[in-house]
Amino acid sequence: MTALTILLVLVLLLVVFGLLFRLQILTSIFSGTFTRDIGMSNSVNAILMLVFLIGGGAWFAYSFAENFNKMNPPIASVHGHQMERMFWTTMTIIGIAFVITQTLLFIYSYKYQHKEGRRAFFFAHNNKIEVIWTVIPAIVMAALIFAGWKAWTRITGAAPKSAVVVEVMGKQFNWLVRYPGRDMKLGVINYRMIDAVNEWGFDLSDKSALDDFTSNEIHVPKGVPVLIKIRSRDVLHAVYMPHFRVQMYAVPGMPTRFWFTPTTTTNEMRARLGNPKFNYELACNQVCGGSHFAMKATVIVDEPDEYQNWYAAQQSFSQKNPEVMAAFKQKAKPSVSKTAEPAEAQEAAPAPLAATY
Ligand SMILES: [Cu+2]
Repeated sequence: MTALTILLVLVLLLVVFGLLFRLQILTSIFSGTFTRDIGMSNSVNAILMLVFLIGGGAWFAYSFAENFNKMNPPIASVHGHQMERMFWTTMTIIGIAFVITQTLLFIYSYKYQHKEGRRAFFFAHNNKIEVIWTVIPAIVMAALIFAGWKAWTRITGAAPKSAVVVEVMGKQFNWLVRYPGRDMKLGVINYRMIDAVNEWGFDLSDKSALDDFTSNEIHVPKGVPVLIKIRSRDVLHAVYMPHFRVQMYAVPGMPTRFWFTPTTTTNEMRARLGNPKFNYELACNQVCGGSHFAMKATVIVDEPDEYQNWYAAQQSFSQKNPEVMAAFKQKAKPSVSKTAEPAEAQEAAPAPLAATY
């Protein structure tokens, strides 16, 4: 209580001093002895505004030119070209508006710095100007958004029936990849069945899961539509394939997808870039934890016949892991339905994931 009283007294004293100071200024104004000391700081600030405009502008232009190729890798998909056109149309229009408004902002700050005897023009309202700067941006933005919405619905619409299907599942911190086998159907997966061997949680009691195979790399054929089905096993990740201009969230419990048609094989791109070590990549671009930076997978675009050969050479998960298959067969027998195994499998289920789809 004493402390509070002392604090209150101090605050009141400060207020009294403030009022006394203000009173002194008012008296000097009325007695005609008041002079306002603007000093150097006003013109220094005005000049700094110009320095910031020119220096900042030059730095921006330099860093943009220097990093352009890093931000803008060559396009290797059909829809990539449409997206590129849309992106640059939007950037050009908003870039022009940005440069004009920011240049005027800083130049006017310099031009209209304080000058003795100059009074600001009182300008409260003008309907004509209000209408112009509301209607024109509204029309331009509506046109851009409409064009974007049309392109986006085309790009993210249903994949063609002929599309090759690949499913990826993001987890801390890598991508799991699986393909449907010869039946062209991805089998049921169940998060309760996930363990160190069965990372996908394949439910091998489902017939369509028997020929599904997993892969360390993503192979896709050139010139053929590819449908990427996307899942997450733990937190939010995102499938980002910059060369194909593909990005889509991987959301736990909510499968997403994206389809695209690759136009350039890995070998063609290596020749074009003069880099024999080049590989397309699928990177995670949502900060998803400690090793997020290392979360990526290699994507290989093959000629269609090479892809067919690779596809035919793959061994299904159930063939590669006979012990998992045997466990499922055993479970299927009613007499041994209460063995230790299913309980163990349940304990090992760490991740929230839609049970089936
Ligand atoms: Cu991630």
